[in-house]
Amino acid sequence: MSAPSPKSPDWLDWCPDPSRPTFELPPGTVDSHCHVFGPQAEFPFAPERKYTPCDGGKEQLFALRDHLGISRNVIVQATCHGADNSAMVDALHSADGRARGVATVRPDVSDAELRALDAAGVRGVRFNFLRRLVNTASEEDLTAVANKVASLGWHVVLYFESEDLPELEGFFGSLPTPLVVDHMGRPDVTQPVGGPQFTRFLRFVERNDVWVKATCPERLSVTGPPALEGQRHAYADVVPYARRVVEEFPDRVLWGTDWPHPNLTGHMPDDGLLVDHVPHVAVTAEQQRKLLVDNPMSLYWPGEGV
Ligand code: 0GY
Repeated sequence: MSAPSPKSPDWLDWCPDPSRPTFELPPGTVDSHCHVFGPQAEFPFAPERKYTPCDGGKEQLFALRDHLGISRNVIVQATCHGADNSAMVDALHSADGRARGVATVRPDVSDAELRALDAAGVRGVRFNFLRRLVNTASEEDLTAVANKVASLGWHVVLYFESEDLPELEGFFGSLPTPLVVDHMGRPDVTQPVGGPQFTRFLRFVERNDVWVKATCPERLSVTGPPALEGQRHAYADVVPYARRVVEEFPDRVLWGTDWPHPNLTGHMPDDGLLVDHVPHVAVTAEQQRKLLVDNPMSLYWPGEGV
């Protein structure tokens, strides 16, 4: 076997000892955006990857789930694994029905491969438009994938930068599946929440009945984590954005940790603080229940009780 690849320079590892949140997540909470990385010795990273992370396997993911009081996970294929979904699928098989997956597939994926992914618990595919992460496939190829997965009742998860939405939204609107957008379409939080960029995003969501992940305050924030140790209110500059999405689309929002937090620079979040961020964003018990439980259950476990 070849030697393991070293991590990308300046790689930040996930937090080994997250605090216990003070906010108690409602029973049945779903972490709708998280990943597994390897472990590399068992599930090698893809040759075409653009970063090499630390390991972050299913055992550690499920330990974090239990520590934070989360019930279920939606494991999104990370780009470092390319279109080899085996680490993610292995985690689904180990989760006792408490995890669903979002895969990356190539346009020539066979119906048999898709059926096997579906049986494992995959319910969507991710289309990624961030050039620092992938060489994005052509619209023609992505449409071919969307047409194949539409018949399984799957959705398409879209990851893009807010400044690229004007160019992409016509294509997104042509896709035949439900759409789920990662990290609120990555707004520039130094712009006003009522400004043209985020307003355009919100109208896109409204027109296309899109699901939105109110995720990644740690990635979007410019003000960053609490300045003082012991303070639990972090990422204040992202709050108006997430709160606006939750208020306008209470039945279409999802929450997640993004563990093990690929490609962060500057700091690695304490995952306990990410949970304590939730009540700043979803301020009523009803908003919290929809964001954390009802919405992800209807998308990923329809018809199943908590
Ligand atoms: C995220 C964000 C990022 C990375 C990936 O699959 C990935 O590599 O999603 C990122 O670097 O912004 O959602 O985890």
